[in-house]
Amino acid sequence: MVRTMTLTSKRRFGGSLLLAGVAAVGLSIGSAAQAAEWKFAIEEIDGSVQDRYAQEFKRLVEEKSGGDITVTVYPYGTLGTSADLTELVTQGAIQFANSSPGHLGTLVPEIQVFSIPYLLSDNNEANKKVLTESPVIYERLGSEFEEKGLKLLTMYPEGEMVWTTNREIRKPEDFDNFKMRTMVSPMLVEAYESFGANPTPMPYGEVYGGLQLKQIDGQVNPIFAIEEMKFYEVTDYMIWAGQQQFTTTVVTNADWYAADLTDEQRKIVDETVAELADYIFEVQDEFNETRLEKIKQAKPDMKMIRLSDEERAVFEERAQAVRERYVEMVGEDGEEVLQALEEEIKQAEKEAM
Ligand code: 6CS
Repeated sequence: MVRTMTLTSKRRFGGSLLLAGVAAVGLSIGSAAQAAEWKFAIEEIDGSVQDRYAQEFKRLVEEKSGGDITVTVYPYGTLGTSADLTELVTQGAIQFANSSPGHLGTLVPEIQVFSIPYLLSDNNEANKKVLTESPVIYERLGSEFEEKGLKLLTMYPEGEMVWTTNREIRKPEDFDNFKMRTMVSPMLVEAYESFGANPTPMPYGEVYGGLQLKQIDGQVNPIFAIEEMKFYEVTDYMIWAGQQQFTTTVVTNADWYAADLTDEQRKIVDETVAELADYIFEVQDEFNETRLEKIKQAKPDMKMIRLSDEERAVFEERAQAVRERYVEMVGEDGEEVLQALEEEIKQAEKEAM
């Protein structure tokens, strides 16, 4: 039997009071419990990678619960910015949200390790393995999430982040006086400062207008997002610098997950999350490939540049300073997280070869 989410978690009642209450309302609890309704807010629009994940999550949860649970997916723009969505989860107003590290840095500083350029592998299979199984993520970083009232359910990659710009960028000097839009985590500001740009954090929904009005000169995102958000319409270059894989987390409210869910509901959530790891990896791969073709067709004169190994090495060298800033910001703990994660990535690369 499933149960609806309520603010009356078991811990907020004394045992005898709870028993008396249950006895008083009798069977009505049982029947109300049939209709659990969960809300899942995503940071992207309909048809995006996060949307495909949330829609499949909905399908599986509804199927596994025999219709006892319904899941409503809220696309970007319906409930607020990424930071707003995370806050709604901590308040228990919604049950699930995507909270990408690029937006989560102020709340959970340690997760900004994923905003350090050139940290994750060029081999996305290795990244997938780390993001799905890493003890550093699910134990160490997971406990940082718990402290903020969040349960980190999963992480997944959404594709290599590509610069779309109004000028050719091949070396740090090309970033002189260049306003690069970043997500809002402080480490991303550090990263683009180290590359020689003027980082300009802003919410996702303002990027198209910012490019159009020339408040910013470029932005960085995976290809599927560049296509669906139409960023290519208001920029001239797409530049692959190999500097970052977009990663996201799916979070739920920690108290709700631990205390309000029945064992059966928790099992449904855990099983669904485990089943979706392969699925979403394939979706993002396919989306990034097919949407690049769409961009080429829609704008044949979009200039596409892949930095050479030598050009890329210059940015990679600059990124060393970002690692140091991460440790300064997060402290000793940060150094351990960074080292342990690098170890895991190396190991996963060996296994993925
Ligand atoms: O750039 C951003 O802000 C956003 N990019 C993607 C691909 N997903 C969500 C995020 O908020």
